[in-house]
Amino acid sequence: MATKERVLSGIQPTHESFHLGNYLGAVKQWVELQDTHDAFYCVVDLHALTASPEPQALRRRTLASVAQLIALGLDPEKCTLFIQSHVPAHNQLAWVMECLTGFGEASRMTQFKDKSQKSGADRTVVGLFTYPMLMAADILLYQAHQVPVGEDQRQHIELTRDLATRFNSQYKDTFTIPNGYILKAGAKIYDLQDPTSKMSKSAESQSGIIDLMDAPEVNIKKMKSAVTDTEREIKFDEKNKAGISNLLTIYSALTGQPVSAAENEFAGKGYGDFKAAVAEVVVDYFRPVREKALELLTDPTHLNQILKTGAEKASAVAEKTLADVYDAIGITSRA
Ligand code: AQP
Repeated sequence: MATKERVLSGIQPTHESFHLGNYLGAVKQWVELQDTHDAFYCVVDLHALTASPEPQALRRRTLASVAQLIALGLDPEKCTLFIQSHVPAHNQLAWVMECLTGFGEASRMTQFKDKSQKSGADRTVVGLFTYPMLMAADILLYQAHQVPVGEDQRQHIELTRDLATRFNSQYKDTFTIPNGYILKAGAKIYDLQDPTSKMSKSAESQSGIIDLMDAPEVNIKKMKSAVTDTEREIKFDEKNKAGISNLLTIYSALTGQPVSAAENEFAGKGYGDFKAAVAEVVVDYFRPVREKALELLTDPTHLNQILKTGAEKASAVAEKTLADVYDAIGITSRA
């Protein structure tokens, strides 16, 4: 039997709910890939510490994230689902990655530049700077071939590839060089109120974010208030019609039809009708997901059991890689 290629990806528990961008850019592909690949998916709670969450909120959001992932279609029988901090090898390999990364190289990461600029140097934690090295460790520990992520993570995947190549040539051939699995369409979903900025959990205003766990009425209102343009034509044109193009991307991704078919379907219709139709598709799609996630959260023991099994399976792979890494770089093993 041919062995399956390995897939690894993670998502931060930084909010009570995932948003539409997280789903279309990443989790939708996670669900598909669990059928064809040896898939490892984690809720990256250590990464979330860079946003200095309240302890109770972090605990609650971590379990809520697991419930949402299962409700969105991850099947713990098909994939390995775990919490990043349950596998200490992530931190251990991250340090090795930090010692392999140039300061200038890390300083070029645009996500760090954007986020640190927003909060100012004094309020930016060092963990935000070293975040991409922890992410490299997340991926390389599992010898992942593919990493399904949104477009915003492309630079971090490139860094991971560079670090793996550097390690392999400097020490010993240890790591699989991973590839980003980034869709051409849907890899970047934009804020409904500012369709030139990505939909982001940490946006200043929530009015342009579609949270999957929000009540349908809330999301219908947000979809209907989406910013468009002063023209009348429903046509994909990201440069001149960013809002309409974003809505077409969402509609096409959730209905499974090409953007051109959606353009034809709405030819001659008004923006109001179009927005109402997209809203209906969005709420119909996520209504059962929300219900399922809420139901799963009523039984935390069951979720914790899934996570225990996941951590055991993940640890077995991660510890083997870490031992190979330590051996290659000359860390003395304990007698
Ligand atoms: N707008 C988006 N469009 C497509 N994909 C997106 N992703 C995030 N936003 C979009 C993808 O979702 C996955 C998980 O993201 P994350 O939780 O690790 O954090 P993030 O990328 O930092 O997400 P946010 O919402 O932007 O959070 P904040 O505001 O905290 O930074 C990733 O694969 C990401 O590409």
